[in-house]
Amino acid sequence: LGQEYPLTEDQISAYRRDGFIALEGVITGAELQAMRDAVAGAVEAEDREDLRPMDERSACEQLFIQKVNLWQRHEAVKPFVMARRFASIARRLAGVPAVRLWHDQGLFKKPHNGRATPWHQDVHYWPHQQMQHQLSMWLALKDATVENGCMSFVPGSQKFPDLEPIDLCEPKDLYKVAPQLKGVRARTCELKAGSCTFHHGLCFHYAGPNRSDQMREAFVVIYMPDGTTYSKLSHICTDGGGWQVGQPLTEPMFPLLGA
Ligand SMILES: O=C(O)CCC(=O)C(=O)O
Repeated sequence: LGQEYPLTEDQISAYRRDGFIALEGVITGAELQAMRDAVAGAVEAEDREDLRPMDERSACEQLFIQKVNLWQRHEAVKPFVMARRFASIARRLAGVPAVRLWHDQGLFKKPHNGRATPWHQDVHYWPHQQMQHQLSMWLALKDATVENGCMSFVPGSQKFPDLEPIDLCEPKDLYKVAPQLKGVRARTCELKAGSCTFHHGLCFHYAGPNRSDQMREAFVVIYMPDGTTYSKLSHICTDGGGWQVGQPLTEPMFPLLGA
């Protein structure tokens, strides 16, 4: 995980043009197995403690099992979140001098969960004063397919920063929010386990329902440029932390990732 993943100039340009890119085999073999076991073990252990049946969970909680900042509670997950290899991809794609961890999340969609994750842009949910260079790695711990709910993206949609935010719990029609995207064909990214997509925080994305018999297992690590400052929006990762508006988000919650 200390080794760099090679990125070509073409891949970097494609990311900057489209707002997303799929990368094959960013983690493989025994490392992939260890990462999958660490994350799945952590997500399943935390989910077991939640005894509420599906219909007593909120609309958002019914989309997927979402476990945020596993690195803080599970030593076995931490090396994968801190990994230089992943952070270095994020830094080079974003084209910034240094990146920090914003947060990680296990996003597991249960078998036969008929709910799609609605089209949305991420940065509107985050208490950041800057929104131009955040990006997420969405890594398939098991193969991600159309059948089990892989991701799709609208190329070029990261160029629209001023659209109305879409609440995941109360989805809106993408084309009502962003009529300028009508006619732009979305791209669906099936991924082999150990492959990932990186998407810009403003790139519209969606994930389908899980119609398979197996859990859809994805792990997301979200990066922000060093120097990103707090905007006062309420968010689980900053609430109660005593952050002041304009203050840079830094250690210990948002470590600089040597990359
Ligand atoms: O995995 C999903 O269902 C949605 C993921 C997503 O929206 C994200 O990683 O930003």
